[in-house]
Amino acid sequence: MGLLEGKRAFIFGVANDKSIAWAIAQAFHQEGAKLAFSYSGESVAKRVIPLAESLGAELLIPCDVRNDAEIAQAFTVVKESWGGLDILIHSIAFAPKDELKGSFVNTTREGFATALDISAYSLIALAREAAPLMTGSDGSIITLTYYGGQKVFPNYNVMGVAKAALEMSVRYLAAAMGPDGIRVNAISAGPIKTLAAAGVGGFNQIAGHVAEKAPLRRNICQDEVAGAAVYLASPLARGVTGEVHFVDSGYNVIGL
Ligand code: NAD
Ligand code: IMJ
Repeated sequence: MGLLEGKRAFIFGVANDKSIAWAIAQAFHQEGAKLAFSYSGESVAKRVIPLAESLGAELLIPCDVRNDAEIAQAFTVVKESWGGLDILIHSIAFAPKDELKGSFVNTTREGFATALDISAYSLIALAREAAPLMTGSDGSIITLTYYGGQKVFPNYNVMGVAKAALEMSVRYLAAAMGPDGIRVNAISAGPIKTLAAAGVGGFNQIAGHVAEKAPLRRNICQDEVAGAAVYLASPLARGVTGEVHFVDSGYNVIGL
């Protein structure tokens, strides 16, 4: 009997087989969950369709989180197919690439709005649509964040501000949704080489620094994030909400 036997999970943020959301999907499948995936854009669709099929996913739904109508439609499909939902995974971030280099002082109004919209507001929009479907006693919403939302890292720039907003949204959503039996938590992952980390200036240096200085003296991998997601989605974490749970080899506890 898996930890998530019969639970219905809607997963946002699989782009390819390196995505953190993909590792979460595989772990959920192993624990007995039923899966629905969303994808954004045709190039992503080509990569996500075979992955979703390989896990026997029941639903594959297009959804750009900038678009309220697409979000509403995605949850309508889930409602019509499953009649309800137990788990929502939000594993989405985006800022225009020019914002992720150079001085933070040069952050543009447009770049700020885009980063905050896609990377932080989208959690609120998805949670609002998920809520009426989470009528059981233990709904679980999980998002992915990074330590750059709490401390300054080179080039992370406006994404750091977006992650700070995302982490505070987790706390406000936890307070707002707790009375309805819905838990909301974030996993703060250490640096992992995914599409979202590819071509990011200084990524290798930061990953090298973690491997040298973190208590575990190594970087983490997608599977380790997925393990924490299984725990947070399962009844083992039924008393846990509003948390930012680090899966980062302990890097965040080190001062000097
Ligand atoms: P990824 O590129 O595989 O995932 C990012 C996802 O965001 C993609 O699936 C992409 O399609 C989706 N996305 C972007 N804009 C979207 C939009 N408008 N509508 C819908 N989806 C959209 O990379 P990842 O590393 O797996 O990132 C997933 C999450 O993990 C992000 O929130 C990221 O900030 C976070 N995170 C990543 C790391 C890391 O080092 N890779 C560390 C900590 C946290
Ligand atoms: C991203 C930028 C700068 C430094 C970074 C990162 N470090 C890490 C990341 C040190 C670990 C990856 N990360 C945690 C993210 O949240 C990435 C978000 C992201 C990445 C891109 C790249 C391509 C693009 N826009 C993006 N928007 C958000 O055009």
